[in-house]
Amino acid sequence: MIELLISHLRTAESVAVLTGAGVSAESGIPTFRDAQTGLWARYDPHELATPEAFRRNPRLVWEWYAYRRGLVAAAAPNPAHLALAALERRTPDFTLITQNVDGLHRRAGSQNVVELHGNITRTKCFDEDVVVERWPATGDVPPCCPSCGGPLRPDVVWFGETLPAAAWNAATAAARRCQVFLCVGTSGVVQPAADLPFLARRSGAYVAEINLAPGALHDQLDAQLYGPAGEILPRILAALETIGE
Ligand code: BV8
Repeated sequence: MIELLISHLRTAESVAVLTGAGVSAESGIPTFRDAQTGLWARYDPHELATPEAFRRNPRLVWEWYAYRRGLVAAAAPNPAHLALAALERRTPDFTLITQNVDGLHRRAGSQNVVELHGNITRTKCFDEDVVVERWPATGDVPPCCPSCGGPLRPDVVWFGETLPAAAWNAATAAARRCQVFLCVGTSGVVQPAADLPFLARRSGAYVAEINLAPGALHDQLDAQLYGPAGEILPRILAALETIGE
């Protein structure tokens, strides 16, 4: 199975990759399906990552994201992120589409990154929907927008919110033109991202999944490689670099 994927990657001019929370798991960032720990243990992330939750309890949602920003700041890219950056360097046309908001792909050196669900390190005004880079330290939680006084929120896409049009268009274009589409560390549940591998397949791409265990995508793609992404991806890159010598 891995040899066939390697042979496709060796000759592909255009490759697209979709990553989910599983690619950051080995950096110590819990996925949405991992049980939350500590004071967040009793909350379901799917319940917190919504505009309704923010309207109902802005302080709780802001503090959950502040906690997660702390995890992200303390985290480092892992071998999976680094291998994907290396794959980009050896592929003429490469697009890394991520559902993650942690920014670790760019920190690993990936260049052409499409953030479908935003980025937790960016903040925006809840009412004006514009990015805000600094605000007066009044001690308000959440802080207030310096121009309209409304509450600030993380610049991420919550459940029930539409994805940034530019990101979605770039992702679908990459899925349509690639010869190989890789799904790495995603449960394949969250829409519309979960449709991208099928769009790629309908467009003629060889589609493979790298995951710890079978999930929603199981048996619907050309290949499944099971194991930690931080082990499988470096093996693939090592094989490609060996053949390339
Ligand atoms: C939309 C940012 C149009 C925030 C995220 C009913 C009402 C309203 C909407 C819906 C509805 N029914 C369905 C929908 C659509 C909804 C949806 O898909 N819901 C799901 C739950 C069914 N989608 C939306 O709302 C999207 N917008 O559709 O707009 C619209 C508008 C209005 C009304 C209707 C439609 C917006 C979705 C974006 C949500 N925001 N993130 C934040 O991060 O706080 S999604 C969030 O969940 C993360 O991005 C994450 O990627 C994703 C999934 O969470 P996880 O399961 O943790 O992660 P992942 O899926 O990646 O799974 C982990 C995988 O890794 C597992 O398979 C595991 O086995 C594997 N793994 C673990 N370790 C490793 C590993 N693999 C390899 N190596 C390892 N070491």
